[in-house]
Amino acid sequence: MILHIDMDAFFAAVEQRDNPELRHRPIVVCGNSPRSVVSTASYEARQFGIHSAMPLFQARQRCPHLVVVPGNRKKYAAASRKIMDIISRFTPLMEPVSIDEAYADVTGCTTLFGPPPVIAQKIKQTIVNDLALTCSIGIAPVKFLAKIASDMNKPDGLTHITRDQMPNVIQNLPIQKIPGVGKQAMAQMTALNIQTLGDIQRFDIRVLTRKFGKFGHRLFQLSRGVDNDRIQTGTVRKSISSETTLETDISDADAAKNVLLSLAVRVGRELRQKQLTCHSVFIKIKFSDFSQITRTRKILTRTCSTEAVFQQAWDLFQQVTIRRPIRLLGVGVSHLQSRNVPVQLELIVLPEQDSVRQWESVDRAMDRIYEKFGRDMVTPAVLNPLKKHARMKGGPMTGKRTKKVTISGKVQGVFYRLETQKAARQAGVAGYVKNLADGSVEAVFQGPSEAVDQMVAWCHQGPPAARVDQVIDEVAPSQTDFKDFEVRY
Ligand code: DCP
Ligand code: MG
Repeated sequence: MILHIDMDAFFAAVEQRDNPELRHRPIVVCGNSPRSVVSTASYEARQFGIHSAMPLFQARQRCPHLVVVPGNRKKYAAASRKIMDIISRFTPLMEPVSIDEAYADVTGCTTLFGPPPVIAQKIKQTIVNDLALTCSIGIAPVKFLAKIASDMNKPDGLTHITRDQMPNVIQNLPIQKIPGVGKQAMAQMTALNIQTLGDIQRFDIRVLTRKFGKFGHRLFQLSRGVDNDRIQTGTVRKSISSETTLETDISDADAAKNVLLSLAVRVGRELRQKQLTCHSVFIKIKFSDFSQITRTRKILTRTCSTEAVFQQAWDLFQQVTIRRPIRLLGVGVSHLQSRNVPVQLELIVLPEQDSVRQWESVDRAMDRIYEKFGRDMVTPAVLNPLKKHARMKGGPMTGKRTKKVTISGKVQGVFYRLETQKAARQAGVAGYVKNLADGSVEAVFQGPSEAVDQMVAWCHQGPPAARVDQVIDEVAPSQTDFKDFEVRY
């Protein structure tokens, strides 16, 4: 049995707890500028129709005597840690999913603490006793229903969906309650006359995957009460990253390159120390006006090499248009896996994979020197001359290459796809672009290396009307030869 624990009006509840004057009053936690949006509203404020993400001026219109409280992230994070700690006293199989939310698998601890509803009650009671905060808990045989259950009787709720009740709940569950069903998917659902999760059962799996891709497969399973998502315990780290606020803001790419390199050195070393490999690299850039962006890339081969991490980070950096001075830089890796997990041997080894492997042995040698003589002996500068050498040996990648890019943000308009097609054709790149059910866009670019990279860079920018939040690109071993660049539906 799975529990989903979600705190009630979390930030607002913490503020009301700490300041008795705020209790029983409509409050929002929010910055206090004309452009601010509500991060959360107390239940008293929700009666006026105020909710998270609503612009403050609108919230004020709805409730003129609204109290606006500035947030205190540190305080919420501290409360969050205590909550997670309480849950983990009942089961080691717990997965924090956000600052105020966690899953816990209690199947194995019923002899110790009682049946799941009793455990849930104990968790609620402990949180009230220790932190004076309430939460709502959902109990169900699978994760997605536990989450839906926790939302059913908010605040201070406890909702149990038993195995026997599952078919009935699924039959009546509005399809828009399923995470991943956004506006786009909803339109398709309406066209197919799908209103509840139960309605999905009428469809063949092939029809669903044709319409919704991978997500169609998941919908098929969910409609039958199957959720293969397991609890991901905190023992497996999701990412490793290192970031630094610069002493003075910089605008110069070379300076940024040096910083990225020293960050990559730290991240790479940590990966190797923890015996991990990564499958994605990301960078974070915060500008002088505090706006920030992240860019992520999936890489072809799992690696723990500093050089590989740096190369990807630098590549990602170069695709960003720097309009303002940089205040902070970060480099990170994710999709981590223990190095001892056997990797399937690739049939074809691309030159870049080969050089990644060479670099890992250089890194290990450097780690040994580092352990023996300390930091000063091994500086990032050492990497540069070696790198040139490796380039000459491996030779540059030439010829045709294929990259798959996933773009999220406000990107699903027809205009977006047509502009992508126009740009791709101009660059002499074949492939396709299409909308995915989860609200993102997938594009595959095939053509000469440089032209493909140019298109990836173009995606980061997007056409003028688009808002690009995240771009993930990965090298796709090409199975298909594309003739033209098409818009797919
Ligand atoms: N949060 C935020 N911005 C948002 C949504 C949420 O800063 N757009 C923050 C404030 C919330 C916390 O995350 O207190 C938890 O988010 P929830 O969606 O769980 O919302 P609440 O806990 O506030 O309310 P509920 O009782 O509906 O769970
Ligand atoms: Mg909550």
